[in-house]
Amino acid sequence: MIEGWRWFGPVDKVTLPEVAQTGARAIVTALHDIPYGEVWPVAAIRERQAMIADAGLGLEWRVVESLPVHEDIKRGTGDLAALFANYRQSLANLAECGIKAVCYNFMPVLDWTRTTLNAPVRGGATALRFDAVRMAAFELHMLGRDAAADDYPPEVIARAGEWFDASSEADRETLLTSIMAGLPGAFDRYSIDGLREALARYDGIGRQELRAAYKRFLEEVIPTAEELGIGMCVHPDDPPRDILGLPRIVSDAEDIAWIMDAVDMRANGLTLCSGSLGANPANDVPTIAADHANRIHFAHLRNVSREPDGSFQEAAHLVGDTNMVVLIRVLLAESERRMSQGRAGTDFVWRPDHGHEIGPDLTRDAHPGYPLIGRLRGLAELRGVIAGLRVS
Ligand code: DNO
Repeated sequence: MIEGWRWFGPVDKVTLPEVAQTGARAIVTALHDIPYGEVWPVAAIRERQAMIADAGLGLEWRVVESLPVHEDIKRGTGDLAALFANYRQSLANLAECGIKAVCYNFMPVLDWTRTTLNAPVRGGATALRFDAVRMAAFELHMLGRDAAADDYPPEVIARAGEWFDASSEADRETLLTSIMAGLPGAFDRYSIDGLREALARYDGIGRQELRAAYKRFLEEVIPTAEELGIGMCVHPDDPPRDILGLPRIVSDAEDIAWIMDAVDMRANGLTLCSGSLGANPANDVPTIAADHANRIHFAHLRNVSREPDGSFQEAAHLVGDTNMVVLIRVLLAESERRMSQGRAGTDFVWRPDHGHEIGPDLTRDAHPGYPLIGRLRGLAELRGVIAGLRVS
């Protein structure tokens, strides 16, 4: 298990020397400026690699998070042959540069979704939160998606109405911005109208259709990844449930088993994200990890506290509903198994995922969920668990 740190590139408020100060060595990053669907050129990859390595801090770019999947691929429309060819070319270029783990997701339209980016935590820190009432308020009263009434219990709908009636323009604007914050790149950030259009493009695409599109993607891309020695690792849906009327198909144990079977190759792997999977009470995260241990090419360690109405809040890394020690024991056993088989090159990077904004984080305006001190707290706690388990 190799300690990693997500760095968003030169725009990141957290600097490379600060990353080095955390003790992590493996950098997780992406070329966020390249529009979805275009090839990542070798020169651009090398330039980013040099920026990281030439800082002389002992850091190395080990994982791509993410190489995005174009919406046309998810919808199964448009010039798919060109998009698949571009994706394979990007993989070949990454492999040429020695980067062998590539994370992606298959969530339609939106990436991770939260309703509140600064929910208060004891002592004045803040956390990311998904609030069912605010999500319902957004869907029903701002987006005007009437069918959303079927997706929430009556009391949530009633409270959503109350929230909306009491909200100011600024509250609504903040809610929209929060829901959009999960899109890390510069592209495809939606206004309400833009979001309505993006959703309409999925009319008629249900779970079956999305699965068919995903299977096609895997068939087009995984054999190439396998040849190149790249571990593709799908990131689970966050939250792990249908959202905005869109199907989601990387949400639970059954979904993951289906994906792993769809193309049964080592290259068809998983980003074990404990926080995303852990938001669904039906997901036993350590068991999912154990069932697919040999396909884990990357891990995100994070925790959430779930609430009865479907809301959840990001907890400190060792505090939420997933037993992180049990999970880490599973991951460590897999890592050690690879070592003992002389496959050290296939050991996987893990990173502390998200963190509370703590102390100096509160005024630094880092990417939502990615502050220095909050993540360092998570890294340090998890590193302690790993060190303890290694000698036990
Ligand atoms: C959120 C992240 C996700 C992840 C993508 C991978 O913090 O874990 O945005 O990067 O879903 O494609």
